[in-house]
Amino acid sequence: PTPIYLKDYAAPSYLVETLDLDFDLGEETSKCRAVSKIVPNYEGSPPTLELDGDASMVLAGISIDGKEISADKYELKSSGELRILDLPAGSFTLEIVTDLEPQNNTALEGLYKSSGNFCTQCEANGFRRITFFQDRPDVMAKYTTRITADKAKYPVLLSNGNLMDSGDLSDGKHFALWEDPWVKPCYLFALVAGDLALIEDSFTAADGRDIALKIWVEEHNAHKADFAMESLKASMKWDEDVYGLVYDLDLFNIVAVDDFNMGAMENKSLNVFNSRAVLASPDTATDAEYNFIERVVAHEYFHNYTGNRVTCRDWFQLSLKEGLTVFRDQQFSADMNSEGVKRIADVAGLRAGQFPQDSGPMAHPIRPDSYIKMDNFYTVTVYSKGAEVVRMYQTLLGKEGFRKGMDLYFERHDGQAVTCDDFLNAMADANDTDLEQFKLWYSQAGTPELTVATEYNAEAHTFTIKCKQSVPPTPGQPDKLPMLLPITVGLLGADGADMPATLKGMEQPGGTSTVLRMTEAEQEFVFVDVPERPVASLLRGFSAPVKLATDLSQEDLIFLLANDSDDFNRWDAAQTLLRDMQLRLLAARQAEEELVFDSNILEALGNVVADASKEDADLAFIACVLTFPGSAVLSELVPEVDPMAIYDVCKFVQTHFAASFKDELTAIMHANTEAEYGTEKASRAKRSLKNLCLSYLSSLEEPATAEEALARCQAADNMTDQVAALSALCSWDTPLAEVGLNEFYEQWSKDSLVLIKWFSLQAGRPTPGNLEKVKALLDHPDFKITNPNTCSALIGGFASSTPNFHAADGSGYDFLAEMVLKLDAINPQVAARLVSGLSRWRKYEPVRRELMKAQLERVAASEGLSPNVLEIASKSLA
Ligand code: HT7
Ligand code: ZN
Repeated sequence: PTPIYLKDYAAPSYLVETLDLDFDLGEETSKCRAVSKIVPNYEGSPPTLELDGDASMVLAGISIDGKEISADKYELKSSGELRILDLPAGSFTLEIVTDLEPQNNTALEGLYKSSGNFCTQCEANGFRRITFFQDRPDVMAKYTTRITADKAKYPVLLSNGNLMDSGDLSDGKHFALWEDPWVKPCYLFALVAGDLALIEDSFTAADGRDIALKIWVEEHNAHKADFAMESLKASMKWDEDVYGLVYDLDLFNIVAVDDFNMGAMENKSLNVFNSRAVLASPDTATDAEYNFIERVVAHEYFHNYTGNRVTCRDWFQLSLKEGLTVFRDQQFSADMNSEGVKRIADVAGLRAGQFPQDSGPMAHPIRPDSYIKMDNFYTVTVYSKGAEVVRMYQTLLGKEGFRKGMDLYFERHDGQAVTCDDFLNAMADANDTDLEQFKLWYSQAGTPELTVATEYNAEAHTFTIKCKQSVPPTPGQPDKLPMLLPITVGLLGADGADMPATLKGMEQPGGTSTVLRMTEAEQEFVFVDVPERPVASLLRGFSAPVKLATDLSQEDLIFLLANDSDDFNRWDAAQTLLRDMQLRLLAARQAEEELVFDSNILEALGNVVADASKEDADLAFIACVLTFPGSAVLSELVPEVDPMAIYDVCKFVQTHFAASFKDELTAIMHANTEAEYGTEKASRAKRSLKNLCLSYLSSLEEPATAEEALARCQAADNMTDQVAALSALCSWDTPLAEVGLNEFYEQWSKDSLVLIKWFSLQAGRPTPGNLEKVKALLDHPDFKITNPNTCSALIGGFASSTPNFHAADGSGYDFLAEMVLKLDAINPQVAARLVSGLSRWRKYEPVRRELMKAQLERVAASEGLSPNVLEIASKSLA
């Protein structure tokens, strides 16, 4: 397959004014008649019209201006592309009829069936599996959709926009006609036809209109949609309050489907969701899953403006809508819950997920330069690093400046398909500032490394911060330029309070935090009027997505952990202390020396443990501080990964901490066990800390803890506690784990979403011989290889587990490759995601390195491989 390059972008030769779609949905064949009004966008004589298509679809008719065209006037290529020759000058009407087999579509792109219902997924390139069309986001049109289907089987017929007509037809069929008044690219088209229950509510918009809100789910899930509905209303209100964005239709639909490749999809007024991102009840969903639902509902809703009203010119600009919308959903979640804890969770995710991608063979800028399959670029880099880039605008321009930039962006580009540069220009122009250097964040891959040294001059009362930055080479980008980095700094006095942070040259005394604007490879910043040697709190709130190295001593970090007014940096001080110790322990293990837990760090952690018993303790924050860096973060920090060494060190740190504070952790666990489940923030915080304590106590592998965990699993009145107890049991080789797993299955065998957790818990077990158990689970009647959720729980869950995935005999890698090949024929997107588990082979010690490489080579050499898997496998090997 040939790559597509950003540098080759050319505007389309033809535009589409209107597209009228007419679907006749059947059990064997479904027909789509697509009538488009096409207008020239070229100069001179009419060029060939090139339409994207797919081999899974049959061309059943083609006519121009009402006349069928002869076979010599078009070419149907084996790639699926349709080229129409000898076109009339000026506008014309093109009618194309395609025959589809959605019931056989396991790739879950285009029109497919899930649990017997029809649904669609068109982003990024699914529309070309429905009809031949210019499947690119800069072709925006007004759509109507008519759907005909059997009324008994598919009583609900939905598409984008407003319902204009509906009624019964002969042969037990019925129809619905939908019209979307807004122009949109084809990736936002959606259709749903099925037997679905309705949960209804309404929202009064800021302009006084009543907007009907409808969530459609399978009948047996009707009691699980309330939280999603509340989240939707909260999102609508928040977007009005924070960005002045008011919903632009009188109806908003959400549909839950079981088989879905991602979390959800923001189709105009008809969002389609993976069931796991919408359905929840306290007994079936954990607190983390509730947070996930709140975030995804908001994210998809926010796309209505950032993505739909203003869309991307081409797919290289994906971060324009995804980075911005993730940033908006992060802000929303912070406002709904706790700002500090949210920021900590996001940065922890970035370090564990995005930093490794940025230093591996798949490293790419947030605006990639090329791709083979766009689906492979819905990455943590485009999404999460993209969100960090948007956050930096706000840090540099201030909240008001950022809002001015957003307003100008909508004013300039509403109804258009635009680029990341357009967004940057709106931010720069609205604030009358130069952001030229900031463009590097879009074009340079790799995580910048920032080194900071400090110097206090007691006579001059100055404090100098000396910064150096560099960006490591990444595939195709050997040399990098210095970036514009916003570095938020606070200065703590000996009493632990913030001193004014006044930069030399500032007209007014600084506030408690000051944003340094670093533009050079090396740069010094001098703070004045600093009466005593401060402890610097650097990169507050993680003001730039960089790897930070400082000259802060262990004593300074312990001081920051105790005193920093910035919650993020208090947490990060603990993370730095622990990471540094873990690295020392890794070296000690390698040298076959005894492992010793640093007593100063243990004492500092003891103070945090003691905080948990204080009256006004922030328990959710304490749980974050006591969650130690894991293997993903540590693997990033060592030149060569020995997964067992990292596993042993993490285990040592965990068990030593647990043994040192066993009584305290037990007391906290009991003190925070509530008689009854509560949904409010305080109850959720108690559960997070209590369950963390249980996991520490389990690491000691004592029979009494296994009994306690089993009892908690049996008595739980909510899924958060039940799954935490079962997870604690599964973390070691206790016979009670099997008891817990069997009981859990008996209780939840009818709930496919809960069973995803059951598969995932078993997949990740560190117990000897777990691979055989995972293989056996592939034959379990509830494991469905066509369902992305169960695949990622069982196969993906196994591939992120140590020690079994990394078994020294290579059996784990062999299993993953085998599953990738099997899945590739079913669902290439899911297979491509799984093969990424082998991508970082170069980072491993020699034995595993060769074993992983051999499996990647086996995959890459397989015949008939999808371009999705081929792209990841070949880039990983390059
Ligand atoms: N914009 C949506 C992307 C998406 C997607 C992409 C590729 C294949 C399947 C997909 N389903 C949804 C999701 C979002 O970011 O909102
Ligand atoms: Zn999105």
